[in-house]
Amino acid sequence: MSTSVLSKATRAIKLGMMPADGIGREVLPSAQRVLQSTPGAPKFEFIQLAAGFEHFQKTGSALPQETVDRLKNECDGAMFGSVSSPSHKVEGYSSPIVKLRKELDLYANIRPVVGVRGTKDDEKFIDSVIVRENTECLYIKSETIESTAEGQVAKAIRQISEKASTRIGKKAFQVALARAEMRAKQGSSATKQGANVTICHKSNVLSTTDGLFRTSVRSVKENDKRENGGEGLFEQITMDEQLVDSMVYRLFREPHVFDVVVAPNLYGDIISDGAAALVGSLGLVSSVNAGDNFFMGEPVHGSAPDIAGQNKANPIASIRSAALLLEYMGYPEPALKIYSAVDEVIREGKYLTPDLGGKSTTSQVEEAILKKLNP
Ligand code: GGG
Repeated sequence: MSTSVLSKATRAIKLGMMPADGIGREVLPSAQRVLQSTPGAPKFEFIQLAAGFEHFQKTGSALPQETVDRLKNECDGAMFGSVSSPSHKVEGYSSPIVKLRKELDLYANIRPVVGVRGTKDDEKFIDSVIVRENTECLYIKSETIESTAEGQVAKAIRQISEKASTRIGKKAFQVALARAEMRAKQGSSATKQGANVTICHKSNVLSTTDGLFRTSVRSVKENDKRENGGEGLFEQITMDEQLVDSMVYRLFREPHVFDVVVAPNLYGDIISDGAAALVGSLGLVSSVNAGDNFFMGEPVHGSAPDIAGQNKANPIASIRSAALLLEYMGYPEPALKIYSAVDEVIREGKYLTPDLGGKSTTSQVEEAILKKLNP
């Protein structure tokens, strides 16, 4: 899946690194060392940038303007670790990751959920990608609260626009097409031969908002066909739909049937964390935040304050996110090397962190992956 944005640069590629909070500070450095040591990877310059709730507590800012400016003006791409936003309102605080995705117009959060062949995953092998809309839905965070005779009433505005839904739909079809091409190139005997996009929504209840999401995504394929004189790029990709509640049921029962799932922001957030359980751990699941010209790798997991600072966190989600970033920046070969090295370490089962039932430390898992990359 090589969405090439950089001409093969002769200068070092500048990556903005934001470990942010909790285990992000342990797993992002692991990803950095893997990027630096992968044969065939470009040369990198890493720029450490501040962000996060802990930074807010120290300085009053969760996302300094300097971080945003340097990302926009100096960096070719970025990596984000994890953030610990509190569950209660904190005056002056707003989630830096939500803001960052908006500031950089990273409108798609692409989250592969993939098993490892040669493990118990083989039984119902999962190889899906959840494409989550990243800029709107309830995450526009327009909330109000008022006192009424019957007590307080809180309201949130949920925004679904034709523009955002259409472009996320297009991204989902592009991802499905790229995956189909990759499978064909590899002569893959994987269970899914065809390419399919499943639209996840709840338009039987939310017929205006989810209805607009549904029709906007559907129109991508129809418009593509019309614009290309009846032979659209996405012709070979089938399309179906799933209500979000039955999507969850089917994900539990038959996760292997899904190829690409496209969802509004909140549903995408929830189903991708849930799907992580199907491949063993949230500590394995990667993502890339994608715009048209800028990409930011980010593990799907949060900051896990209960294990932070103990060298126990699984670095694989971050390492796979670094590989995903490479892939989207137009370097599929070194990305594939990282995926293979990670899969081998998981398959062997000798170095696994506690979330996977092992006793290894973050550093030992990183070390094992580095050894696979450079035997
Ligand atoms: N790397 C993903 C991550 O940090 N997840 C936690 C999360 O979504 N936090 C939202 C927030 O704290 O604003």
